[in-house]
This record gives sequence, structure tokens and C-alpha cells, in this order.
Amino acid sequence: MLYPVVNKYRNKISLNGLWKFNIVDEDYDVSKPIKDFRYIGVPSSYNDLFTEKKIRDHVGKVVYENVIEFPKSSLDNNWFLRVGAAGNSCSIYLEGKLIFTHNGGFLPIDCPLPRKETINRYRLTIVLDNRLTYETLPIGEIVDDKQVIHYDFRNYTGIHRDTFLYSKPKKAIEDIFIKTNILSNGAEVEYQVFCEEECQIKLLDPDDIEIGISHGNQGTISVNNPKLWNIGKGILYKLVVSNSKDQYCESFGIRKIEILKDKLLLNGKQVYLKGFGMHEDHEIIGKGSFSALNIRDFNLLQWIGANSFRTSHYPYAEEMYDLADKYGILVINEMPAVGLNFWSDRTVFTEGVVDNKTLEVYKQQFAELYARDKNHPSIIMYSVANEANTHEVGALDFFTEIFSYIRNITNLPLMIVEWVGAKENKVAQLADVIGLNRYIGWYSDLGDLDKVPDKLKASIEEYYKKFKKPILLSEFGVDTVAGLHKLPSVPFSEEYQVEFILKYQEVLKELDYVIGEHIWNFADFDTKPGITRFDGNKKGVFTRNRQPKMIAHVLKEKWTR
Ligand code: GCB
Repeated sequence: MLYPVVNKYRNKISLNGLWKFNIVDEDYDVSKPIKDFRYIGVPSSYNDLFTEKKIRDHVGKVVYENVIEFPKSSLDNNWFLRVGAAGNSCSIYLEGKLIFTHNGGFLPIDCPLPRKETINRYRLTIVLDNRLTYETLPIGEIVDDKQVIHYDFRNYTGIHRDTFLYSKPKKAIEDIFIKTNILSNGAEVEYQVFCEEECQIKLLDPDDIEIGISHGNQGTISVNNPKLWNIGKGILYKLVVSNSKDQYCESFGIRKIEILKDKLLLNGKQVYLKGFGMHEDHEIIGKGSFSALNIRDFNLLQWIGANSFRTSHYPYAEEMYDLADKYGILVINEMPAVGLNFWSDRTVFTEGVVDNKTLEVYKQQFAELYARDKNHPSIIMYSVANEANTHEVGALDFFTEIFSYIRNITNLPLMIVEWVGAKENKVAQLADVIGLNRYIGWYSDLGDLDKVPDKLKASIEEYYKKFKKPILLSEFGVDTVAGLHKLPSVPFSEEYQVEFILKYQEVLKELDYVIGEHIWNFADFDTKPGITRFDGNKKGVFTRNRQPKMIAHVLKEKWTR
């Protein structure tokens, strides 16, 4: 899947801006133009834009309507609607006729538009359904018409990412796969182009100077003295693929990722991950993605000296990976496999709950994720799930199937993020890296940080002894109210957050199979209401508005030393 671009052969027209919107019933009649509506901004979640609870908390369908018009010269090309992401599932109608459906709120919708020669203007309707079930990711349950979710972020809904009409030629360059190999005397770029026509391939160096050329849709181009993509060095090469009817320019980086003897290596050198689990979450726009806000996040990552983040708990907007490529930040790309845990005795991995149907949904979404993200040098690993009930017998079959499916598609290391103890865990042997989420001093032993060293060490060591895999401490953190200071510290104070994180870091320092620390969370974020959530989750190192808490200065000092 290639991102829409504008060039001599291709066009794109933004559909961001105002749309007509409303919450609707099951039997909403799409055949007629929307009558009863209010205006909404795209991209954005709709939940926090209006003043009524009935909209904010709506469970079910909503409708977005707009009128699209094609440019005069458009008949030579095929046209598509691209929605970066809209959740959770969507149905797309042109003049009231269903033309496309999509399941999954975090990956692109790429819908061919069957236009007629004589008609230039069309009514475009997008019906979204925010219900989460066992056949969606994340999974959820509808109980008494209410949405029940077993994970810790808002089920924000809306057209969340950039939305375009775009065109490509009739025999277009459909896709480009790029793989790089670092050799003792240089590097090589292996490429495969999906196109009915034969293409010419030009390789441009980071200064846009042509350094190689090749013909044919599959091949290899050598690079002398390659400049390697690295942390803080977002060095990008380009492949310009062209033929008489089309052209596409795809960026990539030359770098090598390995897991070797419990270490994470980037270009042959050991890397210790410093960073965060993040969320796409902001006031008012919810999960809407905006360049300016994304840039702020990257500037904060750079300022604090982070070298990496996990896209907890779902794939982020394309631009986040583009920025990571450019800033030289490592990304662990997480599937939206969260909620696979009812926090009770109920079994998750069983027929009728998370079963083969869920598995198919998972595979489909991984295929879409890979199709979208395969060429980003910043992506160093895929995280297959967060805090699933991996102690259940059924989890082993489920994840065996998933790991083997993913391994057929990508060579990148795979991580699973765990909450269960090593002894009970039936799945972690499948992974290359084990992510552990630990909250000693918060969800257990609240306020008693003296308990951290022994308990944390024991729980990490237990994993290593049993599975012999490198470990990333993928979550640790405490809710912290910005501005609340206490001496001596108490939970929720900024002092407690500092002491907690320093305590954890002391332990990690001793364990040389730990490949990194990802603090939970980069910034405060909104959650479903709960008595442990005061206006959302406050474990951010930054506030929801992206200003530093005290811990941010401490981390900056340590991470940039
Ligand atoms: C976790 C989850 C994360 C939560 C976090 C918390 O283990 O993976 O989604 O937000 O704990 O703060 O409770």
C-alpha cells in the first residue's frame, strides 16, 4: 500500500475540514441526503466536540456526509478514497450505494471509487460503528447496550486521520517493497515493484543525488559507502520508480536490526531503549492526528533524550512513523491486540470469545499493518499483543498461529507484552523479546518503594530464567498530578513519580539482558471513567498538554548524559 502523493501522474485532494455529522440508529437510511445534522471537523474524534453526553457516550453508528467533486481531467485515472483511520468499523456509500466496508479503527481505509463518465459530483457517506466485540481489535463486549472495554484508554471514535480523494493511473505502480543488506564492502538495496508495466528504478542518496539505476520490477542495487540510518540520524535514501505511465518515490533507510545473545543490535552495535509507551490522545480532538501536535511530541522525545517508543496499543498515524524515520527514533509497532483479558476468572481464549474468528481479524489487520509500514527504517520490532491472558491454555494455540503467520511476513523481531508472571506464562517462548509491564509500588505495595528492588528483580529474573529471552521493561509508572508536591513524597505527587522511576532504573541497571526501559506513559491520557482514574490516566511524564512534570527534567538529565 502506497501513501497518496501528487506528481505528474497522480493527484490527491484533501477532504479534511467540515463534514455533516450525526449519531444514527441501526436502520439509518443512507439512500437520502442527511437532513438532521451538525457540522463536524475531520480529522478528529467526535466524542469531545459537542456538549451532550448522548453524543460523547454514544454506542453504535454515526454518519459523516460530504459532497465530492472530481477535477475535469480525472477520467484517465482510477480514483480512491483514503481515510488514514476511522473507527471502529466503517461502511462507505456513494450516492447511497454501499461500495466498501472495513473493520479496524487504526489502519487505512483504501476504497476504490466507481465513478461514472457523465457524473462529476457525488454524495459520499461514511457510516462508522464504534462497537467493539470479539471480532474487532481491540476486543470489547456489548452488555445491556453499553460498551464494556477491558483496557485503559478511551474508545474514541471518528474519522481520526487525514482523508483524501486520490488518483493513480490505470496501470499504476501498486506497491514497492524495499529491503536493505549491509555488507562488508557497502550495502545493497533489494526491491520489488508491483506493477503490470516494466519499471525503471533510480536510487537517490540522502542529498537526492542519483547513485544507482536498475531496470525490471525486481532487483538489487549496490551502494558504496552507505550512510546508515541510526538513532538521531534519520538518514534517508529514495527509490524513484517510474515507467511511461506512472512514478512513485519511496523513502527508506539502510540499517540492520538483530537480537543477538540477549542484546538488541542496531547496525551491529548494542542499543539500550530509552523511551515510552505513548498514546494518540489530546484534549478535544481525542485520537485525531495533527502534524503540529505530532511535531511537538517528537520535539519532546528529542529534548528528553528518548531514543524509542512503543505505539501502545495500536498502530499510529503514518506521519508518526515518517517523523520517526526523519528524527532517527526507534519504534516498536504494536497491533491493536489489547483487551484480551477480562481481569477476572472468565476465560478469554475459548470458542465463542476470542477464537478463530478473532484470529482471522487479527491476521487481516496484521497484513494491513505490514502493507502500510513495511519500508519504515524506524520500525525495529512488532509487538503482537499487550497484556493478554497468556496463562490460559487456549492462548498458546492462538498465539502459536499468530507468531507463525507474522513470521511468514516479516523478519523483524517480535515482542509480546506481558502482565502475567513467568511461571504461569504459556506463550512467551514464541517471542524474540519479552515486554514486561510492572507496577510494584503502585498497583501493589502502594507507597512502599522499598519493596521495589527485590520484587521487581525477582519478577524479571524469573522470566529470564524460564524463557532465556531479552526483556524490555515495557511499562512502569505511577499516576502523578502535575503540580502536586509533597515532602516526604506520597502517591500522586511529583516527588513519588521521580522516586519510583529512579528505583526501577537502579534495578534495571543490574540486569544485562534487559534491553531497555519504556516508561508508562509519555503523556497523561483519557480513559473510561473509573475510581482509579481522576480525569484519565495521569502516569504521563508530560501532561496531556505536553508540558513537563518534574520527572521529565530528571529523565532528561539521565538520558542525555
Ligand atoms: C497497563 C496497561 C496500560 C494501562 C496501564 C495503567 O498495564 O498496559 O494500558 O494504561 O497499565 O496505567 O494501568
